[in-house]
This record gives sequence, structure tokens and C-alpha cells, in this order.
Amino acid sequence: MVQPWWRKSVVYQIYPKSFNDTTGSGVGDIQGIIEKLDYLKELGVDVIWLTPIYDSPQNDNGYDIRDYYQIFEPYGTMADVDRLLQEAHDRDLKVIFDLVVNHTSTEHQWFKQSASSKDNRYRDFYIWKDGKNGQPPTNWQSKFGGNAWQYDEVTDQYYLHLFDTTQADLNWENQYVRDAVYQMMNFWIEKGIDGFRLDVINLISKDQRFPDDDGSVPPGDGRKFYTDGPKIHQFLHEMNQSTFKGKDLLTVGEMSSTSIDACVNYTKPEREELDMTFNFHHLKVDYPKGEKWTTAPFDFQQLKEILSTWQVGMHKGGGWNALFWCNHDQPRIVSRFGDEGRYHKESAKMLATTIHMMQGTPYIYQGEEIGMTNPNFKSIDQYRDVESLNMFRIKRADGDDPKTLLKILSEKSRDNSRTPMQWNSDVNAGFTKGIPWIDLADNYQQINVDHALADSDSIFYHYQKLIKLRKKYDIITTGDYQLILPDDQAIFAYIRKDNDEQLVVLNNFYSETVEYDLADLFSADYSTADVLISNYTDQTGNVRKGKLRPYESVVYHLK
Ligand code: TEU
Repeated sequence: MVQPWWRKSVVYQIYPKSFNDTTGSGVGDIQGIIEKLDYLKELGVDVIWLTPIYDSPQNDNGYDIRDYYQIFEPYGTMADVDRLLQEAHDRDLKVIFDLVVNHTSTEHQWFKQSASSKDNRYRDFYIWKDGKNGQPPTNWQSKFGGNAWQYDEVTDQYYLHLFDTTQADLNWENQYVRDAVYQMMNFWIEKGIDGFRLDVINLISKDQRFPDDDGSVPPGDGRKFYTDGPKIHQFLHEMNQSTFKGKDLLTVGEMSSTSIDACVNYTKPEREELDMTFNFHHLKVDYPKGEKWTTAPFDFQQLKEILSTWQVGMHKGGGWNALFWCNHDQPRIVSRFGDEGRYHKESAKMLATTIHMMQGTPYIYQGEEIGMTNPNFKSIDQYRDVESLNMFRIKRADGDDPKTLLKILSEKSRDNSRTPMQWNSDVNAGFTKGIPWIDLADNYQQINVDHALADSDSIFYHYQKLIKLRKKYDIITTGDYQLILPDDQAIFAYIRKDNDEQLVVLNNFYSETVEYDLADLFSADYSTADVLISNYTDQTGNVRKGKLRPYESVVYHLK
């Protein structure tokens, strides 16, 4: 079967606000992205994904859109976007945009109209309900803290906001909403973008009974009434037919708390919904009992189990995974599951290999390719993220100790990944000549792009090599997946198989040397198998037997 291009591609995620500032405003801009296209080409990625660049009051850094047809002024103009598309395409790079259509900013014209009166023709663009005995319509909680309904005096009703109070949920039951969204998508497709990353797209179909969630602990979670909701497949199929069908674009859905069965259905080509999905289960292995706001070591067995279940389940079902460790909502992976100190390089490379040798389309988040770390902010004044600030405020009001909260934020806050890109050792790491909108990590003198490019053994070149391997060996795209050594306490090992060809991927996730014995699986003939990539310069063992040094990672190719 001829694989669609995006199955052999690697995507690079850019958070424009923190990427490269060419004006001295302290926030990055589109021109700054254009300047770095050659750098991305050197890395070898095929596609760039820009988080939202539309006009927005920026309460959630652009995920609160005021106007889908305008560009956020500090980022540049529509002419800059045209130039970016041109310059990217000239270099054979594709560009995908973020599509945020579960909600808009409350500053969007639609919302302003909708809120103005009950009989305005935009009223049903959003989800308005009466309160219940002076209380909100349901007990559902917002993901950014507090009840998910906001009372509005003007019409004496509440509107739903699953995220911030300034992010009102659109009413997807309304055909006019859907048509307005498709029209907007077609505008961008005609402009020449190459696809969409669809923000929390599996939350758009709400259970129209709007019941309280009394079954969850604590009560009011609400997710089961809108996650992969009743009409979700119908809406996505309709979107597909009305916009990207037959245009050979890349579509990736961000799926909040989803299931494998749902993701198979979202991404099976014959269903004509989406190309691939992000899910987050593997990034909750350090949320004990589902609670994000704690500090806890990650559960390694669970990590192996979850990633493996998704590898096998999506393969079997004929779906397609987006593969990733990092994005703008997650702490830096090397600080999280690796070692940002002594084994910085080894662990960053090992983590990269673990995910890039799986089946799916890998995503690299800006700075991951040089091993950027969490910044270890010490003061609440350094945080900018609405989720982090809300959590701090709410828990402080409950009497929680501020020191403990700051420690939790330094590990879990979304701002951990939003600090400026570290280009060089100059002031502000070369990100801006002005005052950066958020502090930098103070290790930028050591960890930066200039250093990475000058060091042939850098994390950057490891990523570059992984990307090249994906182009050269079809098995990385096509092979099936089997977890081996499932109970090993330190090694994450798996086999990819395609007919007689195999890849054996061995990763030590810890700083102690460990031994492995796979002689039962591989005959002596294989003891000279090729090493495709490793993060140590010498090899001490072979595919059948050996040791893995701290964070060692090695991939054998058997044929
Ligand atoms: O995120 C959706 C989402 O559910 C998260 O990963 C969220 O950040 C996490 O639950 C918080 O703990 C998307 C965007 O990626 C995020 O930046 C936006 O804030 C959010 O949607 C709302 O648009």
C-alpha cells in the first residue's frame, strides 16, 4: 500500500510567542519563523505546526480567538503569513495551522452578539442555559478551575466554558455554527495552508440533556458528558466532507481523555474523519489518582503499558497515532522522564529514540531537539499561564502552602515549555532584543542551538538522524509492534516487525547500568546485527545479551 506522505513525515511544533522575536517587542513573530526555516530544514522535519496566530486577547495565548480572519498584531500581518507560506513551500516544508473551534474568545463578534439579547440571531451560536435554583445549570468543572458555567446578567442566563471564562463553547448542534466554521477553514485552505491541528476537537459534541455529574469523585468532573460525545463522528465526517476531503492535507485531532476505540474511528481512512490523533494517557503517569497538581515520580510500568496498548490497538484497528512527548501544555520531557543534570544528553536522546521508533507520525516541540529543560521558576510572578495562575489562586484561598504550590508548578505548569527558544549564548538567548514576555531558563548559556549545531554528538544531530532513519527504513512506518521485557523495571524494549525484517529497540530509562538477556528471542545468527542508532559511541553487547549503561538506548536492525 502506498503510504500517505504524512505517515512518513515528522512535524515540528512552533509556539510563535516564544520562538523568535525580530521586532524587539518581547514576543516572537512570523518574520522570526521565516528566519529560522533553514534551521528547521537542517533538522530535517517535513511540516511545521503553528499554535494559533489569529487575533486574540491572549488570555490563553491565542486559544481564545477574537477573529479567525485576522492575525494577532504583534505577530505580523496577513502579508507576513503569505510570505511564510511561500518561503516554507519553496523549501518543501508544509505548514499546518491550529484550528480552535470548540470555543471562541468572549471578545469574538459572534459572542458579543450572542450575549446581547436572547433573540439575537447569534444567540444559539453558544450554549446558554437557565440556572437551577440560583445555581449554575450543571456541576461540571472548568478545566482551568471553578464551575464551567458563567452567569451573565444581561440575559440572566449562564454560558458554558469548558476552559477559561473568556473561552465560550460554541454550540455545534447549530448548523449555522458548523457552516461558519467550515467557511473559515476553506478560507485558510484556499490561502494555501497544508492542514490543521484541531484543538480539543473531541469535546465539541455535548450531551444535550446536560445532566449533573454526580458519579465522579470529586463530583462535577463532567467529562463523560462531552468527551467523544454523541454526534462527534457525525460532525467530524461532515467537516471532512465540507473542507479538507480530497485535498491531501494533514489533519491531527487533539483528543482530550479519549479511548483507543474512538481514535481508531477518528483516523481509519475509510471513515473520512481525520488523519491522526494525539492522546495524553501516557503523559498522566505522573498524575497519581488522576491528579495533575501533585509531585510524584512517574510510573514507569504504566508508561510502557499505555504506550504499548496504543501502539497495538491503533495498528490492529487501522488507525494512526501522532507520537509525542512534548507540546506547549506539557513540562519538558528531559526534566520529567529523563535527567536534566549529569545524563542530560543521554536521556534526551534515549527519550527521542523511544518515541521516534514507534508507529505513527512524530512531533517535535520547539527546543526539544536541543534538550531544553523546565526553567525552575521560583516565584509566582514568573508565571503567565491562566491555568497555573488560577490553580495557585484557588488553592491559596483554600489555605494551601504557597511553597508547596510553587514546587508543584515548577514541575507541572504549562509555562515550563513556554519559555523562550534558546538560540545562542547572547542576552536573552538571542530570542529578543527587548524584554521577553516570560523569563528564560537560566541554563541558556549551555543549552542552545549554536552549541548544538557545533557539537557533532549533540541531541540535535540525534534527532536529525532519527528523522533520516524514518525516511530510509519503511519498517519504522509500517512494522507492527510488540513490547518485550514487559516486567523489566528499567528497560523499555520493543520489537517492530515487517515480514522478515525487525527492529529491536532497547532503552534504559534510569541512571543505573542494567543487564538484559534476549537469547530466547533471537538465534545466535543475529549476534552481529546492525546498530541503526545509539546514544553511546561504543557498543558493549549485542541484540541477544548485554548491558545498558545509564540512559543507554540502542536500535538493532535484523534482516
Ligand atoms: O489543550 C487542551 C487540554 O485539555 C490540555 O492539554 C490542557 O492544557 C490541560 O488539560 C490543562 O491541564 C488545548 C490547548 O493545547 C491548550 O493550550 C488550550 O489552553 C486548551 O486546548 C483550550 O483551548
